[in-house]
Amino acid sequence: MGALVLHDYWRSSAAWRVRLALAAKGQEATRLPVSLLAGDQRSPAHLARNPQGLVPVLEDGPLLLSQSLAIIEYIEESFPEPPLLPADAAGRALVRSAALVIAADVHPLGNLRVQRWLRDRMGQDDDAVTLWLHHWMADGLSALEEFAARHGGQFLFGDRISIADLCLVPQLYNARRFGLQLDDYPRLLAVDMAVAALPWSAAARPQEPLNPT
Ligand SMILES: N[C@@H](CCC(=O)N[C@@H](CS)C(=O)NCC(=O)O)C(=O)O
Repeated sequence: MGALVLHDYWRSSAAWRVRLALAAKGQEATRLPVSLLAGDQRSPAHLARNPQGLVPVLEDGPLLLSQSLAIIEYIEESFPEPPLLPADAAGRALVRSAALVIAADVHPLGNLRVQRWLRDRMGQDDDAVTLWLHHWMADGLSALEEFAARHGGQFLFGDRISIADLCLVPQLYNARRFGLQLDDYPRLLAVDMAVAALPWSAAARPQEPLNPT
């Protein structure tokens, strides 16, 4: 890997996953903001980086990589220590399945572009959008609470932080942001606190810019 550049948005949960992976490995990336509120993700410059018009994008020399889980696995393979995946195949598969509950099934349904579509093209009001968000977040978080009951320890899978935790923490932030009651997920809340207690994790948290856009 060369000098890394992360095309980022401060409140993007997919970008936060990548920031956590970099921080876990003690790696730095130059963060270049792409304002989602200003619509910069649809600018020609960003579409040239990622035709999907989404963040994050990791730039490593000529390599332009989108999709946070692919980026995280690239980081994992480039910097194996400390590992963010278990040593055995079954453990890795379980961690990936928990990560995908968030990354494949929950997060995409609450994305900015989906919320905008519901409002602007489907004529839904704020209450309807909130109902939608709460339903799909609760659906995934309930499944992960059960996953934690079966496989968890201090973290979602055992006592070592993994890719699954990197996906969970930003999703819990989103859930709070949209007013979802989290009392039904005590194991997930404990994992959230365990990640927050890791000194390196603070640098990855969303920090509102002075002039947020
Ligand atoms: N599956 C993608 C999702 C990326 C994604 O949805 N990014 C959001 C921010 S968290 C985004 O760029 N949204 C812009 C929009 O909806 O217009 C990943 O994991 O990287």
